[in-house]
Order: sequence, then C-alpha cells, then structure tokens
Amino acid sequence: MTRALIVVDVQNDFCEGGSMGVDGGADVAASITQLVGTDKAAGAYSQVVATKDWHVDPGDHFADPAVGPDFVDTWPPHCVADTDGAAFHDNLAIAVDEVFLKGRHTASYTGFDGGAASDEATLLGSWLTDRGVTEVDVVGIATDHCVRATALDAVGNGFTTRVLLDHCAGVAPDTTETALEEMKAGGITLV
Ligand code: VGL
Repeated sequence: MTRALIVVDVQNDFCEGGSMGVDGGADVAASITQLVGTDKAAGAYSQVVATKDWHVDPGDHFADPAVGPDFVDTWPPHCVADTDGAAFHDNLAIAVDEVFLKGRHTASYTGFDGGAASDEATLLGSWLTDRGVTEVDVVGIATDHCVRATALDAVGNGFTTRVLLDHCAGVAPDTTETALEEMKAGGITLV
C-alpha cells in the first residue's frame, strides 16, 4: 500500500477574512499542519500534495457584480492567480511534494483537474499513479465543494479514498450533509 495525502485549497480566500471565508478554515490549516508536519506524518504518507484554486479568467464562476453570487454555480471573486488570496494560509506549515493549480479558465472544483506547478501538463492523477500511489486521504476546504469533488474523482480514478473530517471545513451544514452522503455512497471512507 502506498498512500498519499491530498490537501485541498487551504488558501487565504477560503479562510476567515478571505473573500469566501469558511468558518473553521484557519483551524483546519493548523490541524493539517499537526497531522502531517514536515515529515509526512512520520512516513505514513509516501507523498503529500496540495491543490490551489488558481483563477485567471474563470468565466461565470465569478458572479456578475450586477447580479451577485448564487453560492452554487457563481461565487464572489476568489483565489485570483498570484494574489495573496490564492496563497496558502499561514497556519499551513507543511512540506509538500507538489502543488497542483486548477481553474485558470474554468470553474474547476476537483483537484484532479489540477496541473503541477512545476509542469502544467502533468495532472494530479497521473502524478500519483506514476509514484505508485494506490490510496489517498483527502483533507481541506470546502467539504461540500472541492473536497467532495476531489474525493469523488479520486475514487473514480481508482484510488482507495478516505476523507479525514477533523481536517475539513464546510461552507454550509445542509450542503455538507449532502456531500457526506454522496461520498459515502461513492465508496469513500469518512474518518
Ligand atoms: C470552492 C466554491 C468555489 C472550494 C472553490 O474550494 O471548495 N468552493 N470555488
């Protein structure tokens, strides 16, 4: 068994004070640091990767200012490439083997859309497979959106998948509850 940790979108704009701050985001950043530190959880993970929402021009993913966001398909502007809002939260102090950037020109909820920061053509799924990874743990923000989509895609790509809920934060209780049910039904282990 070779297990990787996928840290989803622990970025300033998704933490308190950000343009789409999720309650508990900064605490999740700290708890992920406790979980994995700089030694890959004492070797429990063979690889540690992180995704970033990284928007240049994501079309109507950013709400028309005249209409406002519906918080389902359209959102306040967030995680604009190369801005402080797109940076990892300061509480996240971990060693990562690679960062995957997603959403330059699309909505992109799943980390499996993400291209490696060091080589955009290398997508998360093939990067993991090339390193012999068969199992993944998923943590981060938000449980009901990008964690959900990334975990479901992990299963879809053949990885045995767990979501560690103590290290996730959700936007809203009802959508989080629905996401948990979908993940369970999809064969994901919720820990
Ligand atoms: C996210 C809503 C919009 C997330 C990203 O990272 O969960 N949610 N864009």
